[in-house]
Amino acid sequence: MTQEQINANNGNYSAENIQVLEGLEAVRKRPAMYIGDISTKGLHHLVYEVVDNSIDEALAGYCDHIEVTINEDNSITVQDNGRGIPVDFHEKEQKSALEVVMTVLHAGGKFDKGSYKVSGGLHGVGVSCVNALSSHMTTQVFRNGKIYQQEYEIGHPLYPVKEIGTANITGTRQQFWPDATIFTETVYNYDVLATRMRELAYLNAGIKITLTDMRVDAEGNTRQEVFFSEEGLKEFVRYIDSSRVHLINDVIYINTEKQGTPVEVAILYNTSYSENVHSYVNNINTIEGGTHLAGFRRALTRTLKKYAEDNKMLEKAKVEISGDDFREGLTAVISIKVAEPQFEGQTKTKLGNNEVMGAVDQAVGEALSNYLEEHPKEAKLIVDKVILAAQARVAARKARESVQRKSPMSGGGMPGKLADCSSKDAEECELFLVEGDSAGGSAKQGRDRKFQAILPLRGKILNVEKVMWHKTFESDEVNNIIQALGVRFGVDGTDSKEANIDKLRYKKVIIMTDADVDGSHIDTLIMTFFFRYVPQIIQNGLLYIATPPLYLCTKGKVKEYCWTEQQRQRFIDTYGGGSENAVHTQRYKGLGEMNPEQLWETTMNPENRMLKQVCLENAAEADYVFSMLMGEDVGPRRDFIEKNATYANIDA
Ligand code: 0RA
Repeated sequence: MTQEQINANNGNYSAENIQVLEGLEAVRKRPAMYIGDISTKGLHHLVYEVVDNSIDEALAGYCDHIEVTINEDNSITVQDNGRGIPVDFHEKEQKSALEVVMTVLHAGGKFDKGSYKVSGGLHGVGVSCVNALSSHMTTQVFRNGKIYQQEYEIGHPLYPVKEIGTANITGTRQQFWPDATIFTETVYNYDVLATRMRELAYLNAGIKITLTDMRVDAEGNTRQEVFFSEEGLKEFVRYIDSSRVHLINDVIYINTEKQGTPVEVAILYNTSYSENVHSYVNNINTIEGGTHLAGFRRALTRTLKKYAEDNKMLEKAKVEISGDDFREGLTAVISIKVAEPQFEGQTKTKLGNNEVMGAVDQAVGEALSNYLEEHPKEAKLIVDKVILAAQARVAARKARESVQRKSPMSGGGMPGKLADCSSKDAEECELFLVEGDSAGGSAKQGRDRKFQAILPLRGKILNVEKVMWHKTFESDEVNNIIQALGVRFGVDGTDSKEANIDKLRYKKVIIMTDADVDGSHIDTLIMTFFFRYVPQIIQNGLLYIATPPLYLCTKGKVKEYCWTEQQRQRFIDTYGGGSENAVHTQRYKGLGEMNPEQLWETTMNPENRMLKQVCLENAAEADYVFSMLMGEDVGPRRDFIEKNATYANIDA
């Protein structure tokens, strides 16, 4: 807001108003501080922010349907059937309550009557931030038999709230157009929104969320899905584990309130070897865990141990059972609601509230011991699996120790195949995991040896999804990766499965494979390894995929690398007058076809290369997808591939 604009309003703006506008200016000046970032992630967070307000209204008991629409022009409409944002006029502020909600930072809780605000996006910034970051926003409130409306541009109201008609429904309808001068990406991804809406539906049983995509696809179709869960987390764990084989048929389910904290937990045991516990606070995925997760683990360990001891089931096992053993093959979701959550940790996704630990511990302990007492057959299956896990863990330690003893890598040495970089400053160092020895050779010659290290991998690495924990440490290729990275397991003297990355030697890990089906498979195998064994590397944004070009187009002296068919077409149009035959196209089938200089120029040089960062937007969905793609059950995998097969290039 400039002085001129204030003057143009004939001094009608009080000091308070100006402060308000400054608040929204701050959002536009540093959008990343409010919504995380200004790329596709931030773009989607705008939707979550608006939906969260409707979820709050639903949790307060006044709304059971939320409709989210991606419009043809990539604007978003969110409509709920709640009470409608209040529109009463505030004499003091000379404006409607609705306008305050839409234009004042953190105004969301102002009208709360007793009920605490439990939802709220990761950044919990409120709808006014969305407004500030939208070139246009239209709000309609259906209330008192009337329709009220106000519109805004980059957060500034275009007119006072006005009545525009009558209504026989109640609710709130928000439509916004993300500001293209703020966001680097303005095209919405249906699947990203669908994943979050599905998650929200599971986390909030009884709320129907309809997602509609009005943009027509190549076949002229629009899309719509309805997400609704009657049984909440009970159904969520079944969904996550739908490709895994259940060890017991029941979902152990807890939905209660302890010491004023609503606690909902669902537990499922499968025959896999990984632990998949997803925790949420106020619908936010706490990927760094915290006190609620600690309470859950404590209760699980104590209760199972006591049951096994009381029933004399551990005597014949002859191994010491550790906490990890109780969680092998466990899939669980914990969702709690906390009035004043304290989020800590690197990504502010670790719950710090101490009072929560006891509440979750007590709720889980009681329910689990009841279940075990009432289901001796299932209890025995679980305890037997725990004992097996303990035995495997001891075997894993022995395998690790023997590898460290007999291999030349001991004493901090590095794998023989690693061409290390000269810098020892991890901040600037990059490790390329390269498919095949021949591409590895080119990469070694083409790289900048100061900060780029090369580790060639022999073809397909082990599919860790299918083997027991300790088998992974018997794989040479995997051990090479672990050693090169400086990642350590079991450093605290226990056999903890948690990787320690304190001594990580590179701050970028770059997977470089051929741009073909086998290359993608290798990418997936390596990502699976990181996701299951060293998820911190993904969570911290350190894992990348290199993208070699698909073509080199040449016309006389003009040369251009192309990454897409469209780029190639553009080259043909520009330099070949639209005639395919007038230009020369070299199609790269693999990294090996590029000489070291070309590989450097196109794929490794930080100046020109394009890296895809592997990110973990939704851990529960990633769990589901990895177990489906890499696990035993073929059926769902085929469905998934058929649905996502548009990426396959037939002529390859
Ligand atoms: C505060 C009070 C009341 C409703 C809301 C907020 C409300 C906010 C949003 C945001 C999106 N949808 C919403 N629905 C409702 C109601 C107060 C009353 O009627 O007494």
